[in-house]
Amino acid sequence: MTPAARESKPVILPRSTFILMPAILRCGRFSLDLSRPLVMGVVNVTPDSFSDGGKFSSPEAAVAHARRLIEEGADIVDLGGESSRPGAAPVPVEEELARILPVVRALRDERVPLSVDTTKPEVMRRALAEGAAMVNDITALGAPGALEAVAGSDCAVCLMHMQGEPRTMQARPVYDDVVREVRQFLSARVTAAGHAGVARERIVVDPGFGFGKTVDHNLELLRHLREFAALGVPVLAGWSRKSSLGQLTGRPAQDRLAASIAAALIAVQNGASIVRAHDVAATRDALAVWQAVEKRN
Ligand code: 9MG
Repeated sequence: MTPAARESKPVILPRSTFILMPAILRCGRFSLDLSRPLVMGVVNVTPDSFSDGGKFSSPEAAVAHARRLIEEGADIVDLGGESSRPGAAPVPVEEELARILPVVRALRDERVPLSVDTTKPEVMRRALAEGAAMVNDITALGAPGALEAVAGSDCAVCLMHMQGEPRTMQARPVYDDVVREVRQFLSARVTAAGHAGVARERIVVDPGFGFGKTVDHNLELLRHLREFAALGVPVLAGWSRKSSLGQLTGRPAQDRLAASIAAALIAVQNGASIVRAHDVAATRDALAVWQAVEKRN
């Protein structure tokens, strides 16, 4: 069998399959215990995000919102200074730094790690120097210099798949086999990160729901999420308030809580270790019920 044919064979894993995966995620000064699913709370320090319409674009509002999410039980807080919604325009590096750094400085001594959602090596370096503990990159550290920006630190990294770029990604996403192609991409990025010196215990992968994917692509990835866990690093899933949920329910972004929770639970059931969520308290409650059932199994 050729290597290509071997790679394209479906990986079928029963729920009980033992996957050799780190039980902790090293994340700066934190070691996150992955024996229960974690919630990454979203804080958009942007004037134009799809999900909260720029409510937290001032540093003060962003800090207050992050503290509220920590009170609600967020295990990680993800700070974004550049919107990645479909059609979003790029933000210059100085503008992104001006949005993010005051918030990182204000929150760096909180009891949970700060993640910075950025694609820019300069923002990664500056945020890590100010106390961020994780880099969440929707381009999987694909920018020149991004791997080097994180390699010398002890931060965690989230490597996400996206087809295209935010400005155009939803125009016409096409795959022959979405699960195989996304898995191959993430596998290659895990290898590249390893070669750059990022230890496996620092790496998370994410199929990038909604990033250059139709509803059907997103559902197919969700059904097969366990195959991503087979890469041997934790999987992060972000469905919260996304437009696929709007297409499935007919509801606007602010009314997608029930759909977001349903998707988060399915993701965890299918092997996700971390879910990215706007509604942290409700997501934690749903996961507490899931976990209570799991423990008795
Ligand atoms: C920044 N951002 C928006 N959606 C996301 C998702 O699904 N995953 C990750 N890692 N980041 C996201």
